[in-house]
Amino acid sequence: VTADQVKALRQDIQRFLLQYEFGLREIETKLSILRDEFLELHDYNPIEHVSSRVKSPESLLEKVARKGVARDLDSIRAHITDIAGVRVTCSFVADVHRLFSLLTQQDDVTVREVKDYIAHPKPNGYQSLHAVIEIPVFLSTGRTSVPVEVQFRTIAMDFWASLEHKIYYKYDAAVPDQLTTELREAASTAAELDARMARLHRQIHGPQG
Ligand code: 0O2
Repeated sequence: VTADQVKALRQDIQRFLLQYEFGLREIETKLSILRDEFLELHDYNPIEHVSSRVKSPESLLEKVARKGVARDLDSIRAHITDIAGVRVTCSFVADVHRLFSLLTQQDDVTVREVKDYIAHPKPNGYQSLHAVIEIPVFLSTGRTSVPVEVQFRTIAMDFWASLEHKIYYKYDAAVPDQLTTELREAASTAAELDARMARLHRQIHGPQG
C-alpha cells in the first residue's frame, strides 16, 4: 500500500464518518425542539440529558472484526448500525416512552429496529429502550440516509448502566458471580426507584405528568 493510498483511504473514512456526525446533529435538533416546545406548553422538561458520539475509527474496526463484517464502507454501512449514537436520559419511564414516540413518529424518520430492554431487561439487569432510526441528511452531492442508534433511559437506568459498564471493562467481561448478582439486584432497586418517583410525580402533577 502506497502513502497516497493510505491518504485516500483516510479521507474516505473521514467523509464516511462525517455523514454520521450530520445524522447526529439532525437528531439533536429534533430532540432540542421537542424539549423546548414541551417546556413552553407544559412548563416541564422531559429530558434530563442528551449525549451523542460517533464511534471512533478504532472502535468501529474492532466491531467490524468482532461481527465478521467485510472491511469495505458499503458493508460497514449496511451492518454496523450504531456508528452514530445518541443517548437520551429522562427523569421518568413515561417520558422515555413519550420521547421515543414523538421522535420515531416524525415523518422523515424511518425506524429500522427497536429493542425494548425496559419491557424485557437483559439477563444482567440492563434496561433501556433502543431504536435504530434512519434520518435524511442533505449534502452537496444529494440526499443520503444515515442510521442513528438512539438509547432512551431514565436517570436511574443510566446510573446503573454506567457502573455496570465500568465493572464489565475492569473485569474484562469476566465479572465474578457475586458482583453479577449484586448488579442484577441493583437493577431491580433502580426500577423500584423509578416506579416510586413516578408515583410521587403523579401525586404532584396528576396522571398526565
Ligand atoms: P458503547 O461504548 O456504548 O458504544 P452490539 O452493539 O452488537 O454489541 P447489539 O445487540 O447489536 O449489541 O446492540 P444493543 O443490545 O442494542 O446494545 C448496544 C449498546 O447498548 C451498547 O453499545 C451499549 O451502549 C448499550 N448496552 C447494551 N447492553 C448493555 C449492557 O449490558 N450494559 C451496558 N452498560 N450497556 C449496554 P456498545 O457498542 O456495547 O458500547
